[in-house]
Amino acid sequence: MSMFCYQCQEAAKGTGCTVRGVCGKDENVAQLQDLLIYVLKGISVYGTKANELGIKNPEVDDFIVNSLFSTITNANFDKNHFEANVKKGLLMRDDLKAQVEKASGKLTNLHDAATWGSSNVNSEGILQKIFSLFSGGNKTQTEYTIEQLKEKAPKVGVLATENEDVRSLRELLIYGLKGMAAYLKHADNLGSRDEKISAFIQKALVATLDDSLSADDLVALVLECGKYGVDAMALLDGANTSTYGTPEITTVNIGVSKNPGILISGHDLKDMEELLKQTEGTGVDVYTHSEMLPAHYYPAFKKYKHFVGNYGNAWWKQDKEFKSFNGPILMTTNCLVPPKPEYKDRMYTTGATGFEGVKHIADGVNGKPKDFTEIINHAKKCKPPVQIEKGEIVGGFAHATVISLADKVVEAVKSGAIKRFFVMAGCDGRMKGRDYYTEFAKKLPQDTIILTAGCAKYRYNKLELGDIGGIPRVLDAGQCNDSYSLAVIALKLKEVFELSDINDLPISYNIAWYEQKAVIVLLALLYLGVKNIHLGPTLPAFLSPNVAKVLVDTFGIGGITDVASDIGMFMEA
Ligand code: SF4
Ligand code: SF3
Repeated sequence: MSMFCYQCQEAAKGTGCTVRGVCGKDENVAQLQDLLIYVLKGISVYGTKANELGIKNPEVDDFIVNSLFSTITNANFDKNHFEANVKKGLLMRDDLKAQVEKASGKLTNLHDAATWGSSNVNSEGILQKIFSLFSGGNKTQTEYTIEQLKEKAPKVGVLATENEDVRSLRELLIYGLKGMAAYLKHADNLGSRDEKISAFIQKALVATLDDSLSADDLVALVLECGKYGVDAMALLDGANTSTYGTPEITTVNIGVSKNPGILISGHDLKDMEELLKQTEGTGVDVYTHSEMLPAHYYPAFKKYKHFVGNYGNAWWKQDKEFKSFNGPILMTTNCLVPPKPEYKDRMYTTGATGFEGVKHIADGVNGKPKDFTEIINHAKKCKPPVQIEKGEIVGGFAHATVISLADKVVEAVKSGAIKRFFVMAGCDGRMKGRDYYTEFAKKLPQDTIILTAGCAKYRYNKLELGDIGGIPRVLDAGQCNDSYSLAVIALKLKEVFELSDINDLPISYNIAWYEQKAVIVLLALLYLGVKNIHLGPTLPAFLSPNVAKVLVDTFGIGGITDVASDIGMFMEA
């Protein structure tokens, strides 16, 4: 076995990728990602102590968040990025150790994660010498070789935890942190951050090294992660809406214009804003792709005439749709699929994303915006996109908008016009079994409403499902992080209907998952007390039978079966 990863829904054979990821991640990247996570745990050993001592380290907080984010499924496939960050992280760890020991005296009984491959940093913070712990290591070398790093990786990866239940809970916690980190990074790009969330991340990372913790301790941490997940999504919601306005009900064109275009994918609205500003007046149009679709719902972006529509569908169809787009594509976050030669030279990554051989747009220096000039000039030389669809889709049903319609919604529920809501948030993916969600949406009774967020919506957002008294039967709140909006709506309805338990609402949860952002959404819902969530198309490979049983017994978590049986089960609830 040259690698082991089971963090996403497409884990090979439903158990884990062991030779190469189904996502395209190779063993080098997989091992360096494992090592980077281990380095983050080591940094956090000192980070938690620094937090106790009141030593502030925003740079360390950022490094941990950015690194967790970069290991999310389909975000970054660039081994050079991970190699550089493992090395950077080791230096950061040793520097933090020095700060903590200066304040509190020498630390003893440290975990290997906090000591391996330790370096000597001189008074100017320059690495002088690495006391390599690797076989064949040269005591005077100043850089690790990739072979040495790879030698360490299997000893610290997922399978290093032998007990499968402890492993399952540790990884569930780490995947929740990864999803949370993505949302924190977007909020941070808009100037919103919360030290308490960073402190929790570090505490949780250290907990994954602690063999004395019981399964109950780890379950408690997983739920606490859900609490911080709610906080992180609320932080991002506040950052997005205070910067770009409250999402409005919006009709989005899915056809094309006659101009060359740039396609922007992923979740980062700051990148979206900068691209729109820099393309204005250039003759280049901008289209959203996949999870960037909800950018159309924000008032601040509506003023750009060249922001013409959405092109294509969920992430996994990009290998076909990017070809016919003809122009450059900017990936601001996951989900990036290893690009085909037909369009690889038109792809650009930025932020946490990366792929070897694909041009990466660097962060702006000294608070300046990123420079998208190269992409814009590239677009000018390209043909306009080939139309693959035409028509419109409607969205913008974030919490403030839906709550402003509360009277209408409550009336429809009281009159019986709306019998039940179905939260169908989450992710889309390649698996054939995901046709289930299209069928499910089609076959739901006409007196039901689908509440959605995330790229899962592409399975049914172009169907003609009609409306109930003017309320569309598919209400799209936005990106996966806007699942927060769906929770806020549920809490508001609970209040309006004067219920003591959120589970007494006529709302069922049939969530599709793929990557780790869906994990933090799930943990957030569990923290809010939502029970009987159904998760598909398959349950996570990282849930051991015993951990799955805890989730079933405590929270009523279930899988999916067939459409007719599941609709029957939900409607009788
Ligand atoms: Fe496999 Fe998913 Fe891990 Fe990729 S992210 S290696 S597909 S489990
Ligand atoms: Fe989608 Fe990757 Fe999860 Fe943001 S873009 S929901 S899969």
